[in-house]
Amino acid sequence: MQLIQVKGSPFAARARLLIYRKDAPVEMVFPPREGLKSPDFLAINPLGKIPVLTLDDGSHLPESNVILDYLEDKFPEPPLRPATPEARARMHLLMQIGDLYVFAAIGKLFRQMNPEKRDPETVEQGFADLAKALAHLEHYLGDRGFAVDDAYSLADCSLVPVLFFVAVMEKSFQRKDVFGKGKLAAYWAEIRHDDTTARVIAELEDGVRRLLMR
Ligand SMILES: N[C@@H](CCC(=O)N[C@@H](CS)C(=O)NCC(=O)O)C(=O)O
Repeated sequence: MQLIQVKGSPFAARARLLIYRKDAPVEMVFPPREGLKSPDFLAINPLGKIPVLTLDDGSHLPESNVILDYLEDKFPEPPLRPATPEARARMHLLMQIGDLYVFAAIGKLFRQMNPEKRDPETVEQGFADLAKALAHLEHYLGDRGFAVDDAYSLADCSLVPVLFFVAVMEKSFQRKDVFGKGKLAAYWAEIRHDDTTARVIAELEDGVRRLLMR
């Protein structure tokens, strides 16, 4: 099995987190030089995005949260789905909020990263959207060191790269207390020291540094 990915992609980082935690036999490969919109890559993933997981039967699976679910089924140990239906529902809800709301706001801010091309009104709207999205996360997040209850789950794999980019935005736009002062801030301060999480955060930092140097 192969994961087509780059270091700086938050979506690819989700899958890497799971792969490292489970020591799953998945080889890391880079996308083709011709790019994500080249005919050869579009034949692999018509969405033209990474990550893509190439399965042992030669088929290809896109979309990071779908990849997480597949890898969890394929490599169930150690389990990254909580035991009860209620906790699993909370896990999926947090993953959905991260994707639909937090990442949407980050996307808006990411396009304003260059100070010379910055539109102050769009930046303010971006941070207002981000505050709203993070309040949703704050509401549903667990308070025992992990996204859900007291164990690492797919929600942590999915949210850590999202929160890494929240921190990037906070620093880049010289904002303060974007994580607030509640459960979310405590969660982010704690989870980043977990071994595999720290490894993926270091890779993201390296990837983003390279991207910004271009
Ligand atoms: N919803 C997708 C998003 C993937 C995505 O946007 N990946 C970025 C890299 S971080 C990409 O491939 N962008 C290229 C493009 O959109 O043209 C997922 O969860 O995997």
